[in-house]
Amino acid sequence: KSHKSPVIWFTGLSGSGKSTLSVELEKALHEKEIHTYRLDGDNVRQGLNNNLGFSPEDRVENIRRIGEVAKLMNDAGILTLTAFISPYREDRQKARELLGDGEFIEVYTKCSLETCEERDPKGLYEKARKGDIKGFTGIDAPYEEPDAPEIVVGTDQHTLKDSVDKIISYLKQRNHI
Ligand code: GGZ
Repeated sequence: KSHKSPVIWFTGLSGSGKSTLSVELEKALHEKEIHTYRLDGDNVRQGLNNNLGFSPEDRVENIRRIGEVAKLMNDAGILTLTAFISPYREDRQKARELLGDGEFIEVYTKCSLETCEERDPKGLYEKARKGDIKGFTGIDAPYEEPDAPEIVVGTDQHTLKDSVDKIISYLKQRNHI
């Protein structure tokens, strides 16, 4: 291996497949006996960040802390996966700079808002449309698409397996795994 274990940073709308894909990718990495850790809403927003909501300021702070934790994991030599909307380009850029060259792999789970809304696994889009949730990403809060992500996976156009394979190929090509 020529690189340290990187941070694989998923970004995309709610329902775009970040969590699903990161879980599947982690399984594939475990089969290769690669030690990983996954950061997501369940283990971060419930704990470390349980004082944060979804205002713009709180999202900035959410992503800042996640970047710092990912950095610690990265220092510990663990391949780290993060699955957060991370809607602001500037905040993802800061995480990228914190991690350093080649250590930050941005994966954009690209999916139309329409499809995300159709999926609506938690019924949150419906609530947002009704106005029961204010400031929902894609409805009345912004999502800033990445300009130059390392990987784009069109989750409404490819199977889960193809998306996992695409990321695994990238990691192999760059000698991360
Ligand atoms: C967006 C929200 C909101 C609002 C609650 N906007 O589909 P989910 O449920 O599981 O994913 C969403 C998750 C987003 O948390 P993140 O920490 O990834 O967001 S950010 O990176 O912007 O800080 C959704 C749920 O939390 N959720 N309210 N208003 N998503």
